[in-house]
Amino acid sequence: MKNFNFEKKVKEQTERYEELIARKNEKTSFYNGIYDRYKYPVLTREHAPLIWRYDFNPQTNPFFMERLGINAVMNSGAIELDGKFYLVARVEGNDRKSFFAVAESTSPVEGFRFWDYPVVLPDTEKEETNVYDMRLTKHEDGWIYGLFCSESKDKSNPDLSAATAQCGIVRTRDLKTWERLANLKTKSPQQRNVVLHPEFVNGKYAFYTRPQDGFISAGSGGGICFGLSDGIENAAIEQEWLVSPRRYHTITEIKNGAGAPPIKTEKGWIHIAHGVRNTAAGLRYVLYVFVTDLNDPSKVIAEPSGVFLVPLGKERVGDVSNVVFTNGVIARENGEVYIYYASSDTRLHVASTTVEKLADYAFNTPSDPLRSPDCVKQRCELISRNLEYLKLK
Ligand code: M1P
Repeated sequence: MKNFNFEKKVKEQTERYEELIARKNEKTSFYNGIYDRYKYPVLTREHAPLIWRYDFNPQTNPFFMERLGINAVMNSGAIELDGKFYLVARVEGNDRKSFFAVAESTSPVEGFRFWDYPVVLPDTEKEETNVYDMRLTKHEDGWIYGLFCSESKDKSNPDLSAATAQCGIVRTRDLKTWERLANLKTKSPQQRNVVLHPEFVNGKYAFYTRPQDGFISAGSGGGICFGLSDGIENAAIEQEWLVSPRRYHTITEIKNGAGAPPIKTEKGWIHIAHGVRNTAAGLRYVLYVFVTDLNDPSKVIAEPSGVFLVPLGKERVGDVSNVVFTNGVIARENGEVYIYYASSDTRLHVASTTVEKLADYAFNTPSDPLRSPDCVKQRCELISRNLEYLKLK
């Protein structure tokens, strides 16, 4: 070990880490009038603390080697508490298992630092192999709920890759102590991307679900659904109603899924969801928006056409390329909105907008006419109106 200076390497890596956490973020030149994008991701695998990855003892780790590496930090739940911003990130170890960890900042767009320890969930589901994609809901009952995918091996299927996805439920008051409740029961064999609505509906707990026949394939699952449960401690949904359907030759043809809990506005609940289509290069995940009725959150009242946010540039490449996915949004009392989205199952970004802009986008963007001739007609109408307006100016 003649040429290896352990102390120097530790210092170097520690300084690099601190520089990363302190790095200022900035808006890019990207423009669509709807939201701003930022130069740097807010969380990456490099944000995982060094004490999670390295053994700092030169006796047991003479080359200061990573002992438990982190592969990716991505799909994160988000919440603002007492003026601070918290992300409950999906962290994936080099061993492919995901876990949750809380990162905190005083800014919504930079400076996120993980707490020393990851979230230790009560280990109540003995068959559970993997957990991911927590949606955080500040519910009117006073608890903060975390709904996530609980994945187990499907032992009834001899295929080694066969797995089952269910909706796990935890609750907390401080993001430190977590109480595990029973997994959500529905009629569907599998569930992923389940979101708890922040308010009671008809005195019941309300959920956005995504029934699916297989672990990957939605199969007969028609899209994002809505269901009610009498209680939360042994939550069970008897009936699911279709809210945002999959549609032929649209961005939701293969599947879709709810994102963060919806944002309450004067005119309705704004949802930022993901839609999936197939391509010759594999599945493409994009974000889209729809609005549900204030009093009946199972009823869609607006749905702008097509994509809201797509992977761009470096975002297009990663462990699962051509993917953007969101399960965390912070809508502040002052009207600012921060959308945390992961790119290609690898790192987490933020986009910022306001409730006012989102509502304008949601209600004033035409909906998808579903056929090319009608899309051309829709575009020609916009062009004619513009030419007329610009002539008059
Ligand atoms: O790999 C893309 C995403 O795939 C799944 O989403 P869905 O259930 O809609 O296919 C999830 O595993 C998600 O974590 C992942 O980002």
